[in-house]
Amino acid sequence: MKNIAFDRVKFAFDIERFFICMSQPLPFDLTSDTNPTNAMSLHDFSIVETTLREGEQFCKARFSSSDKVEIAKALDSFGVEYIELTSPRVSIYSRKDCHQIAELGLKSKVLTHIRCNLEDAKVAVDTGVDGINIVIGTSDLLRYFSHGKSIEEIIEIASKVLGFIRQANPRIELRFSTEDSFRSSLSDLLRVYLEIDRLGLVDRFGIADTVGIATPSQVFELVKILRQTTQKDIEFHGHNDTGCAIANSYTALEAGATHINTTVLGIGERNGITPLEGLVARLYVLNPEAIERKYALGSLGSICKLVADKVGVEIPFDRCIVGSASFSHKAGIHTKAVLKNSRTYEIIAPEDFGLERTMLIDHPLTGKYAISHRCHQLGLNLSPDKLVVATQKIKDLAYTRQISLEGIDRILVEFSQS
Ligand code: HCA
Ligand code: CU
Repeated sequence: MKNIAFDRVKFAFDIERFFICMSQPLPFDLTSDTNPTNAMSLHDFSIVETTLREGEQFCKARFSSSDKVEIAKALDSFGVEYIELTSPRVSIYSRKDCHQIAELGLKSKVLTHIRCNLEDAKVAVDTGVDGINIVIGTSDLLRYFSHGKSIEEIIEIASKVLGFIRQANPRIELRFSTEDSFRSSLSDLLRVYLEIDRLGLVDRFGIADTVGIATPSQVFELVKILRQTTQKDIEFHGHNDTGCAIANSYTALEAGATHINTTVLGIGERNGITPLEGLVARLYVLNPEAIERKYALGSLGSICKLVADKVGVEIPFDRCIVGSASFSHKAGIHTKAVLKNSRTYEIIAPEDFGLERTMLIDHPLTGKYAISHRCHQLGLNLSPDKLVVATQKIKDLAYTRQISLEGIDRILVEFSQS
């Protein structure tokens, strides 16, 4: 089993050998170290939101039809470009859901996701969706233990399935993806992508880090190769088993990917994929205005709450933007600076997401600036000396026991009256 792209020399050798075998000139210069970054990708990308497909594979998820409609509408108003739905081949219910959501007239394009076989394709083209995402495993493990097909057979069946769909609906958007791309051999992958590309049937290729094994540099390398090999759009789907999903999605864009898969709160198989809120955070810091123009940022929190409620989990405290701790400032050194200029310790402005920052003062790390700020909020005027003493009293108390904000307020009122 080969793992792609780690040894750069071997990687270069593999790919050169691959193109020689295919009797094709290399479409790019292997010796050049120029950054292929498609700067456009970081501004002009699309989110393929798959809470209603990958997210349905989360251990705690069980969405009713009305849940799905509610989530689809929320994602549509947020502004995601695509909404991916569970295969209509899974059950009569998922089939009905595809029809129903495709008919809602959403601004987001509606996709369904199928295995690479004619039976799935026949049902999918009938659902009225705008596009079909097709996937087939290319790693040795998945070829032996999942569908049992050789690379030749994969190319053959993919050609049939894609040809069938294209003929049935020439305008449908078609994406072809290799499952477990990062445990597939590079030459197998390129062979599959190139052969499919030649057919001229797909709009987009997908790369899937199905088991969350890839590192950002591996993702960069593979996307870069595909970017230089094909003119087609490139979609990246990254699992989060080792916590690299957001970084991997970001580097995919840096390397020229055009579409990124997300789910709300990252829900999916095992511990899920790139979270919507995490990708938004990552891209917002590059260019807040561009992201604000693209998405209704004020509803990100409510979408996360909606999905968390539907699957019966709390929003984890450390989630980018929407976690309860995301905008809380505690140590005196932080609160002092944030009160003067929030940008000192915040790269994301909570108000852009309809959220508020919190200045925590009920703890022994607090400082007189934060306490003075609380006095202002309460309309109290403490002299500088009193402020120092009051702050010390609060620190001492908080060190020995849990104190409440109300308790602190009482102390401050007492000091102001003494
Ligand atoms: C899965 C399939 C998939 C598909 C991704 C894609 C993956 O294993 O459930 O279509 O690009 O992670 O490979 O979600
Ligand atoms: Cu997946």
